Amino acid sequence: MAELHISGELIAAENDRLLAAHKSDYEALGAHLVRRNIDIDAITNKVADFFVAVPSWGVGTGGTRFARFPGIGEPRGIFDKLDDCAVIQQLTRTTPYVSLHIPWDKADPKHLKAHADAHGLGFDAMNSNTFSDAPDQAHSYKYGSLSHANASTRTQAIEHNIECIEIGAAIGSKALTVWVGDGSNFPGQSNFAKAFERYLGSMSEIYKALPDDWRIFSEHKMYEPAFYSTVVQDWGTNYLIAQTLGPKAYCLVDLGHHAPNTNIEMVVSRLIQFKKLGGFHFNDSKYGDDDLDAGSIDPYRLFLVFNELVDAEDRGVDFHPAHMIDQSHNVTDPIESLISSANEIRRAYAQALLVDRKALSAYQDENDALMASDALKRAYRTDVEPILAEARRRSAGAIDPVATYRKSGYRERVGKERPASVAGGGGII
Ligand SMILES: [Mn+2]
Repeated sequence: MAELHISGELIAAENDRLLAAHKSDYEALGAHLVRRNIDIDAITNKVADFFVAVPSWGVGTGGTRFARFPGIGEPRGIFDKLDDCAVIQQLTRTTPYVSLHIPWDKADPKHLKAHADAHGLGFDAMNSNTFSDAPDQAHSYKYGSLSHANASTRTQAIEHNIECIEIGAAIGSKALTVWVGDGSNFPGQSNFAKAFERYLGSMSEIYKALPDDWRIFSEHKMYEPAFYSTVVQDWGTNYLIAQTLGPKAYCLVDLGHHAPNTNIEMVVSRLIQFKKLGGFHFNDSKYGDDDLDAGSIDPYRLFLVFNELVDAEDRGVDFHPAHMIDQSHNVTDPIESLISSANEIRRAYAQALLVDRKALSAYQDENDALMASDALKRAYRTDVEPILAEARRRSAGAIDPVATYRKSGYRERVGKERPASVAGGGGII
């Protein structure tokens, strides 16, 4: 085991300092939940078993379309990124998996695996990139990739995705996420049907290369970089893709990829019902694909998404969505944002676990709209912070992870080792 970057003694000392107040809060919440016939420890155990993957690209400072302002001690490459991801996991015990992006994170799979193993990390879904051109590639993706009119460009994009599967297979990943920027900026620029047919043809070639125990996730996005139409526009199109490709194909829901005010929790419910929910890219947004921190703008929406997941879990639906974060951090320390987002995602899950589903179901059957809504609100209003802190503490994480992180001086330390860079991948998909 390589030396971890935050000392275990520091976490223990910080936890000791906060322990008495934390215990008291946890007991008070436990007593409150007993009156609602809820066993707090059962909830804490479930929360402690809930994990979300962090994106390798999330630990660098993202940019806007206008500029990128590099932060202190930004990761210089994938091994630095894994170090930063390990810090997030060590403090939160919520993020044991990293989602890689190829070609940005390309390295010898043996080294990737060894570095991750040494830090107690594993790998979640691989992400391909056919929305920008790599320096040495033969065909440009300016006018599309998997749906490109030119067969050689499509073949190049297919081969890139297959390479992502091969790297993933060597490091223990079990899924490939495909997002394409393909689309058009002008009416008439592209033939909708022909482009979608070409996309499906390319995706079925990638599908054929999937190992038996792998899944492929297609990610829809309404606009950007194409502003008139995108080939994988919405969840309906996404469902058609998953349905056409076969049983290993699922839909990925990125919370920021819908029209404003779309009822995302209902999209989630539909995909669960028809067994095609593959997973999430968690983030939050005010206007579009803002890639803001999960739960920072509309925590109630995040809760409502989790309400659907817990409802399905309760009904015994057999589904295993991949939980991943996809954010771009422009004004915060990315490690702090990812710590906070992982906590917000667990918070939404914990709140959803507190819904009195028997009562809710009865209110629904009685058409008691007010009480049904209140059943959700009651769970949402519950301050579950002591449950989240206890789940972290029991797994050797930090009661207050951001404060402990700041006290560790990690950022200042890596700032001395890693020179500032203006290049590097910005926010994505
Ligand atoms: Mn995404």
